[in-house]
Amino acid sequence: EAYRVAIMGATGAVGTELLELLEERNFPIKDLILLASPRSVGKELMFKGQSINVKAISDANFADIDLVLASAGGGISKEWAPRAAAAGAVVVDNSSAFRMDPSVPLVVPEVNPEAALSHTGIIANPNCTTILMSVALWPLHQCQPIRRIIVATYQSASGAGARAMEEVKQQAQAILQGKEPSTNAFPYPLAFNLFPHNSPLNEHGYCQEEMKMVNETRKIFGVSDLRVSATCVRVPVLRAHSEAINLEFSQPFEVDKALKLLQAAAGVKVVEDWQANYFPMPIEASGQDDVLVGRVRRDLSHECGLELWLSGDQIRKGAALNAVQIAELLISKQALKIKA
Ligand code: 2RA
Repeated sequence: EAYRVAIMGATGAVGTELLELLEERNFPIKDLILLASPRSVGKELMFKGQSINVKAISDANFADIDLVLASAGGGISKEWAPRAAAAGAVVVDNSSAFRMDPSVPLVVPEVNPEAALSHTGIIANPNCTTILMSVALWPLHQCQPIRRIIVATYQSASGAGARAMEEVKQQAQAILQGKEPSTNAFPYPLAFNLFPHNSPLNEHGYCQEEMKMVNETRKIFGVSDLRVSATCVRVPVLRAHSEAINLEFSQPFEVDKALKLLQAAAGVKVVEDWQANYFPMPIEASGQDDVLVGRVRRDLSHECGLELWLSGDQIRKGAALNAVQIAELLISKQALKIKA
């Protein structure tokens, strides 16, 4: 059983990671189609030692494609995901275009794998910050329902794309040379600086990125009134997000119990050495599949509170790996058909 797979947005940071993961995980592929914007057409990318030409999305024949992994932005997904699905392909979409559509499953395989099986052609990949938090919190929530989540994020430049990762490096060099740092991918200098996530603000003063964590977590956990408040911050880190999370339960949650659950949880690696003051760091989370979790401790301000810290690769588990795992899940459940 091998599939005809298309990557939409093949030359971006997430597209590049998708290509690597499909090879690394030996995903069953009989034909790989690489699709991108007109400016990337003609580029050649390597897959399993073969060079593959990047084509324009408009040139794709989705009737001959079984699976589309889309990471080319919301506008492209809005236009092409429904057309690909109508042609019979299954689309795993990394953009935010369909995440809150009630007919589209929003899936983290470690949390709500069953949701993927009710797809009608499109499955949405959650926002990176939501994926990383959901993987860490789900085992605790299953043990005792979380009453409230307060989260502060420390988000890497990669969330704004490959160009943003380059820009923060150039800004650092410029500053060290006493020059003015350029600001194109971000409105402000990120090197030696940080700023609240610059996505549009709503009438309550929360930005889109923060509301994604609220609304997507509710949908994935299946708790429509889950109390979540987020503060999302962009920090001068390359490709891994970190999150400081405060949890409130109805009853006290013992730290030892939480640690045991986290150590047994899929997609989680507990990293904490209190003697050495050593805990999850973005430079160590980068390139790893697992979400690193540590500094699990009682909340001294609330008898039913728990605090924890995590770092996770934004491009990998935060986007590309989660999408590939959804596709692998569909195959394992015989829910990804090969067209005749
Ligand atoms: C960000 N999560 O980090 C958003 C989009 N990838 O900006």
